[in-house]
Amino acid sequence: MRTLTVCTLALLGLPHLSSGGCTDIPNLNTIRHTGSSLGTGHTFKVFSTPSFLVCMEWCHRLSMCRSADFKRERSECRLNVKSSIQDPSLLRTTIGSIHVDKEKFPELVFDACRTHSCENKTMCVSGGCIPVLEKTCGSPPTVENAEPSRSGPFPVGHTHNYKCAVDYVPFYEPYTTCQYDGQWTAVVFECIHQCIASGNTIVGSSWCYFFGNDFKVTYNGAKSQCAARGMVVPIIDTQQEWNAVVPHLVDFRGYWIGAYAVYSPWPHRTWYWYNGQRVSYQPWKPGQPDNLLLQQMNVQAGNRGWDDEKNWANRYFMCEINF
Ligand SMILES: [Ca+2]
Ligand SMILES: [Ca+2]
Repeated sequence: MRTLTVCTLALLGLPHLSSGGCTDIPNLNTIRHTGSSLGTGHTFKVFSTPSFLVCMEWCHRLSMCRSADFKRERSECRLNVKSSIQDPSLLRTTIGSIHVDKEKFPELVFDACRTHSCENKTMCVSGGCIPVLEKTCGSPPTVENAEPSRSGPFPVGHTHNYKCAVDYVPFYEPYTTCQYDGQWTAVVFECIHQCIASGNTIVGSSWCYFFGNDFKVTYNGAKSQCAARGMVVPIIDTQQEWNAVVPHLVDFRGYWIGAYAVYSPWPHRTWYWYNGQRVSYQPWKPGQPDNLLLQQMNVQAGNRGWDDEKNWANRYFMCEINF
């Protein structure tokens, strides 16, 4: 077993150890010893150590540890609650990182603790007993447009998997793990609105438009309809955007857009988008805006141009999202 240990270390690239004869040991060849790691989401403890051995020793002492990633250049050890044996798809190429699954690393390397017992709430490291901190994590970080997660506390090692709300698609790692220090691993997960071009949806390079052609609503109704889709009533602030939208407007129909008027001073009006930006590009229909009956403070867009309209009128609507 001692030879096995030395060969393991030699395979892992520790220079002062002989690698003679190691290739004859088949089970060690299966260790993925360079250039791989699990994602960050399954890590429950990160700490500094220049020694890969110390890194693996911690993994062996903590029952929730299933694998470790060791970054030699940063002297960083990451302990994971999952292993590439359980789930090979988690393994990814990571330059300068060594990934080792616990069950592939010979436990006999850590002789000092094999004959040493420690009391409750302490654990053996390098032959000595150190206290185990019993921390918990609160609720997992919120991710916009993901389904809400259960509220905490959660035990160290707990992995939360995010799920996107309806009409949203997942990007990046969908999980976070409660770490040893009571913090969740950094969440890089995102839920992106699913813009798939179809009868009522058009998709550009960085935007998506939905055309509500099935029923009419008031201006507030349009805002609710768009919010329900994770979208907003459009801000059409360039000719390029207007040109992309116009061909999709049904003739003789008005669609709410997100502009509104402010009197400044009577009877002149200044137009704003709901985000506070002034409306500069204004492709009005001939004869508009006319502020008919002095009640038209919002804007409907048609394929012949814009027209000011009272906000309680029933019109079609469109929604926008940018990404
Ligand atoms: Ca826009
Ligand atoms: Ca009008």
